[in-house]
Amino acid sequence: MKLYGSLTSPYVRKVRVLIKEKTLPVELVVDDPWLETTRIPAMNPLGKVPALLLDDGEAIYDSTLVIAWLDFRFQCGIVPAEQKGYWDCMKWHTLANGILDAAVARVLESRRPAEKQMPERMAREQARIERALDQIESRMTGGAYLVGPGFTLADIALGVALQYLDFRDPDPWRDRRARLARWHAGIVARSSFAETLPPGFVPPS
Ligand SMILES: N[C@@H](CCC(=O)N[C@@H](CS)C(=O)NCC(=O)O)C(=O)O
Repeated sequence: MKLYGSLTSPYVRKVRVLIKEKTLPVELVVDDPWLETTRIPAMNPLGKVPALLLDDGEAIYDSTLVIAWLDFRFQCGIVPAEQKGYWDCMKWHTLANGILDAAVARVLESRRPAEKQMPERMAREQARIERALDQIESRMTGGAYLVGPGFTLADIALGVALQYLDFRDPDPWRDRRARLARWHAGIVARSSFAETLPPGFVPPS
C-alpha cells in the first residue's frame, strides 16, 4: 500500500501523521501534482494529493476518505466510536479542512502575477480563517485534546492546519488566542508532527 503525495501538502500531512501515530504499513511515495512528471492523474482524475494506492491497484483519494479508509482497515481508533465523540471529531475535521482550503486558495492567489491577483479574494479567504480561529478559541476548554480524554483525528487535522498557517503565511494567529496556542504547542510536540514537517520549515518556538 502506497501513499502518493508531496512533502509540503497539509492534506497529505494529515495522513502521514496518522501513519506515524499508528505505525501503519504504508509506504510514502513523493509525487508533486504540479510537476509534469506526476503520476497522480492516473490514480486520481482530480489530479490532487493525497492518493492511496492499494495493493490491488485501486486508488483512494481525498484526505478525508483516505483517513477513513485507513482507520477502518487498520482499526486505528483515531475517531471516537461513541456518537457524540464521533460527530464532534467530524466537525473539527471539517472545520480544519475549511481552514486549509482557504489558506491554500490564498497562497495560490498570491502566487499569480501581481497584476492578476485579486486582493478581495485573498481578503475573503483570510476572513474565513480569522472567523474559524476566533470560534475555535472561544470553544477551547483548556484541555490537552479537542475531543474527549485522548488524541483523535480532530487534533491531527487542526494541528496540521495551524502549522500550515505558520509554514505558508506566518500570520500572528496566536495573538488573542492563548488557549489555542497552548493546545497547539502540546500537539505539535508529538513525534508524529516533528517527523512530518515540510522540508526546511522551522516552526516558531
Ligand atoms: N480535498 C482534498 C484537497 C487536496 C488538495 O487540494 N491537494 C493539493 C495539494 S495541497 C493538490 O494536490 N493540488 C494540485 C492541484 O490543485 O492541481 C483533500 O482533502 O485531499
